[in-house]
Amino acid sequence: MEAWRGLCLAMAMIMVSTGKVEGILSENFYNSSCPDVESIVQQAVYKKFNETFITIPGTLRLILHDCFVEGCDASIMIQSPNGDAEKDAPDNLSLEGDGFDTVIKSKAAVEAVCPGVVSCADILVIAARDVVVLAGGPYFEVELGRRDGLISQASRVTGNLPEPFFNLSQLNTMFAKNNLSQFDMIALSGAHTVGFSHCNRFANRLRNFSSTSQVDPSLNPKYAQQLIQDCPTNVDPSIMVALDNVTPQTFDNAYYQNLVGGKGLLTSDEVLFTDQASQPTVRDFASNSGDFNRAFATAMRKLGRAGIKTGNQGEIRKDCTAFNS
Ligand code: HEM
Ligand SMILES: *[C@@H]1O[C@H](CO)[C@@H](O)[C@H](O)[C@H]1NC(C)=O
Ligand SMILES: *[C@@H]1O[C@H](CO)[C@@H](O)[C@H](O)[C@H]1NC(C)=O
Ligand SMILES: *[C@@H]1O[C@H](CO)[C@@H](O)[C@H](O)[C@H]1NC(C)=O
Ligand SMILES: *[C@@H]1O[C@H](CO)[C@@H](O)[C@H](O)[C@H]1NC(C)=O
Ligand SMILES: *[C@@H]1O[C@H](CO)[C@@H](O)[C@H](O)[C@H]1NC(C)=O
Ligand SMILES: CC(=O)N[C@H]1CO[C@H](CO)[C@@H](O)[C@@H]1O
Repeated sequence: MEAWRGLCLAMAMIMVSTGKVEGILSENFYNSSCPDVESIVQQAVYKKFNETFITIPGTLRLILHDCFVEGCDASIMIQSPNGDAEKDAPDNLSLEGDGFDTVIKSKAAVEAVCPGVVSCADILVIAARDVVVLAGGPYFEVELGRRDGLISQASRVTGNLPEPFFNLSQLNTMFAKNNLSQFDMIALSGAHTVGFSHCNRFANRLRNFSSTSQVDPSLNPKYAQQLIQDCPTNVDPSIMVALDNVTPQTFDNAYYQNLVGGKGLLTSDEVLFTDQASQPTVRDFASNSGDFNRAFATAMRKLGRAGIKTGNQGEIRKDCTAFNS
């Protein structure tokens, strides 16, 4: 087991050292201005994880919601007194407070050592990598040098995030807007190997699904029965169901094995297997965790390039939840 993990790590490192660093982002961006930034963030993330497991899914989900709306610029972090910032949009429903708290605490730790130097956008990218490793996933080098954005509006969220009822072509379109391929999209969906969903995100699959079937026929019948029990009709909004009900706290390829077995929780999960165009990749990731780990690491680095601000664009926020002025 340990040897296997070591091998995965070695493979991820090889991938990274031969991978091209695009544009102005660089793995060494803070070499002289804040050389210990990555270990400082890592310590803050570990400390937060020690308090609650939700640190992992909460932080990992934030990276998608930040990068797909206005780019990876920490716009998701802004706290608006009017309740109209990105994080207030209905699509952000349930972005765990612990994800925000992880970034805020990491920023505080970094500011104590190198004030005014490291962007919140970069801190989120480092923290998202660290939680993957904490859950047993692959280590990969991250590119740094993003600046924090000056815009955060709830109205910009609608239409820019994937929805749980999306089919393959809708998913592909949404990811293509962020320069991510179908292969990247399938790999990134593997983030659903940790964390939870509210019942209302998939309740349509359990009852009165269509005129011919009460339950979504792509659901494994036993799994469907379990979900019907977990999610009563009078949906209690506090009920959460694991996205990967086999190993909900481990970053592994069980998510893809679940899809093969009809145990994908969201329509957008299961469609990756039911659509013939994406099925071969799902089968590959289900049977080869090395392929998944490499694809996930590569796709995370690509996701981290979406809509970035660099140079003298934007700012280095002092407080991740507020613009400097
Ligand atoms: C492929 C399209 C995707 C769709 C449609 C989607 C949709 C969703 C939905 C509906 C939830 C449940 C939210 C809730 O009810 O609380 C969720 C949770 C989650 N998503 Fe995604 N997601 C997608 C891709 C991604 C990506 C690319 C990542 C990160 C790289 C990600 C990370 C997560 C995580 C970690 C959770 C669990 C959050 C928690 O437990 O607090 N998702 N996603
Ligand atoms: C940054 O530091 C690393 C490791 O110490 C070194 O390999 C690299 O050449 C440095 N890069 C720059 C741009 O100074
Ligand atoms: C983790 O939490 C426990 C108490 O819950 C504490 O004793 C321990 O020192 C913490 N470890 C770290 C690394 O923060
Ligand atoms: C996916 O959904 C879109 C929008 O509803 C629809 O136009 C398209 O035909 C669907 N594609 C498939 C393969 O079902
Ligand atoms: C089931 O769906 C049909 C068609 O959408 C609708 O007319 C009917 O009221 C629904 N039944 C229940 C019990 O929700
Ligand atoms: C996608 O890539 C193109 C070409 O490099 C770039 O101009 C565009 O800004 C990128 N889109 C995003 C959302 O990053
Ligand atoms: C964590 C957070 O701020 N979530 C918000 C997401 O959107 C909903 C609905 O607008 C808000 O109620 C939440 O507070």
